[in-house]
Order: sequence, then C-alpha cells, then structure tokens
Amino acid sequence: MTTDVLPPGFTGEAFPEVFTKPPEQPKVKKAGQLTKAQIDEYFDKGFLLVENFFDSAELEPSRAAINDLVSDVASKLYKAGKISSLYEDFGFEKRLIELEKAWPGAVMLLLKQGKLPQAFRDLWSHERLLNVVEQLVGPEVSAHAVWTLRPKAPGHAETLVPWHQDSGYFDSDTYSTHIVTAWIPFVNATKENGCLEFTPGGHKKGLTAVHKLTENFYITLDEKELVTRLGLDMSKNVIVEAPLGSIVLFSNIIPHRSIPNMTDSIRWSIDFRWQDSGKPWGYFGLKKGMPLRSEADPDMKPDWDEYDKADRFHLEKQCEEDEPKDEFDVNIDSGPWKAKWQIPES
Ligand SMILES: O=C(O)CCC(=O)C(=O)O
Ligand SMILES: [Fe+2]
Repeated sequence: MTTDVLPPGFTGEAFPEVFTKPPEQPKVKKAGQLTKAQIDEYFDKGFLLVENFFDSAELEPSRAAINDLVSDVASKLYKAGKISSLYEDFGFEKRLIELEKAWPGAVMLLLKQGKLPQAFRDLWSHERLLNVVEQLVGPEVSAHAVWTLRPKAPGHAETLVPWHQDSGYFDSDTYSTHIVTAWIPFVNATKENGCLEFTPGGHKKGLTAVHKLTENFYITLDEKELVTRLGLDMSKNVIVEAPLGSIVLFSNIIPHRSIPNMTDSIRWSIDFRWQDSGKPWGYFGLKKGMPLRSEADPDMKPDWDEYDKADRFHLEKQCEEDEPKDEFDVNIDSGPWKAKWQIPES
C-alpha cells in the first residue's frame, strides 16, 4: 500500500458552519432580497438559481459592452494582419466563433483582456444584487479580486471548466471564508450550450478537497475526491439551466463544473464574487478586493479605477516563468494556484 503524499493546498481543515449557516439577516426589507426559503436552499444545497432577477434592459449595457470587447479583439487581429475580415455581419452569439476559426486564440484573447467596462462595474455593484449578497455574507461587502467574462465557445477546450471548488484557485487562508459568486448568463444557458453542473450538499463538510493539475491552467477534482473525501453521490448531481435574466448563486466551496457546449453559438456569462470585507483577500497577494457596501459607511462609493488598475490576468502572467511573447500570446498553461497543488518532491 502506498501512502498518499498530499499537496500543500490540502490543509484537511474543515469549516462546515461557515458555509451552511446564514449570517444575521438585515432588519430592513430591500428590493430583490431572497426569501427565507431561498436562503435556506442556498445554504442547504450550496447553490441557488434565481430566475427573473434582471430584466433584459438591465443586461443590455453589458451585452453592448461585450459586443465592443469582441470588436476590439477583431480590430486588434485585423490591424496586426492576423485576419482578413472583421466579421461584422455576425452577431453577439456568433462573431467570436468566426474570429476563432480565422485565428485560433481569439476566444482566449477576449477572455484575458480583463478590463472592466462601466456596464460590468454597474452590474457588479447593482443595488438589488448587493441586497442579496449581504443576506449571504453579511453587511460589510467587498468585491473579490477574481471575476471572469466567459465566452464559452462550441468544442473549445480552454473554456470547458472541469470539476473544482473555487477555493482551490485561492489562497488556503480563504478556506474558512464564504465567498459568494453570482454567475450571470447573457444568453439562455442550457444543457446543450454548456451551463453549470453542481454537487448538491458538496459544501457541507466545509472542506477544500485535493485538486489535481490539468494540462492547461485549470485544476480539477477527480471522482475519488468528490465521492470519497467529500462523500458525494455523483448520481445526485444537478445540471442548472439558467435562462437569460436569471442568476446562479454559489459559494467557493461547492464543487461545480461546466458541461460541453454542443451548439453553434457562444454561451456568454460573467461571474462576480463578493465576501466579507474583513476576511483575507486570498489572491496570492496579487490583488486585493474592494469594499462596495458597508453598514458603518452608508455613503461608500467603490473606487473602480483603482481596482481596475491591476487586472488579474496580467498579474498572474507576471508569476509565470515564461514571459509573454507579445500581446497575442494566449498560451496560458499556468496560474499562481498551480504551485499549491503540486505534490512536493521527496
Ligand atoms: O462558466 C463556466 O463555465 C465556469 C464558471 C465557474 O467555474 C465559476 O464561475 O466559478
Ligand atoms: Fe468555478
């Protein structure tokens, strides 16, 4: 029998209460707040779909911002002589697919641009969304360092995210911090185009399991970790289809993955995270979070320009051994979290 040598990312410490007990609820009723049943469901299952949270007009500025980001990628590639058409006749769900066909790497170029247009800032600090977040993390709310706009393209390996707990991607000192994600689709996210899949109750042990490295920048939980260490029954997993206007809320400790996109359109989504402002930021010292709302300081205004000065993809790149060749270098096969999951050499 061989003894398992565990990587430094595994601490074995469990914090079940952090992820299963709601904080004290706000005394005042606010727009958009979850019902008691919804809060209970979130803390019981580890995730919650809230349908009809946004109306389409509220998402339109972000969809327009995404179109602009795609245009920027197209112009950049065109000016550099890497593509011979801007594919302007293709819309929101198709244009990036054409760009990727013409120049493989276009999707990653977009994913890694990392800048927060005003529409995304407004969505991240949306009044009703923060009203929900404070029900889950308490009244002192900060934006986390990590957010991602995800253009999940058909058959595109780098945007197919394998089983993981988000805490696997953060410092181990956050294993006892409840970080909430709102995953917001900009199209109807379905089982055909690659919505998310969850393991109900996978957060209950409050334990970050052992992640393994993959060939690209993702880390992953294998079936043994999910079944043996976290005690999950994989036949109980739930695929969560999320229509446009809905949000999917989940924590940093619930195992989840995204399933393949089998359609011929992009599945666009964004994921924003929040946590209690007093807890560790947990992003390898690379980037701090940013306070968005405070009971003690009701007039608090987020300093987005300061926050956006340091974009995470560029910071992560600085941790890599290989310098990026140029601005078109989309080869990201590492990230600061990978060292955490490397088995130490004996
Ligand atoms: O959108 C996806 O495909 C994966 C999302 C995810 O893992 C996250 O938001 O934490
Ligand atoms: Fe995730």
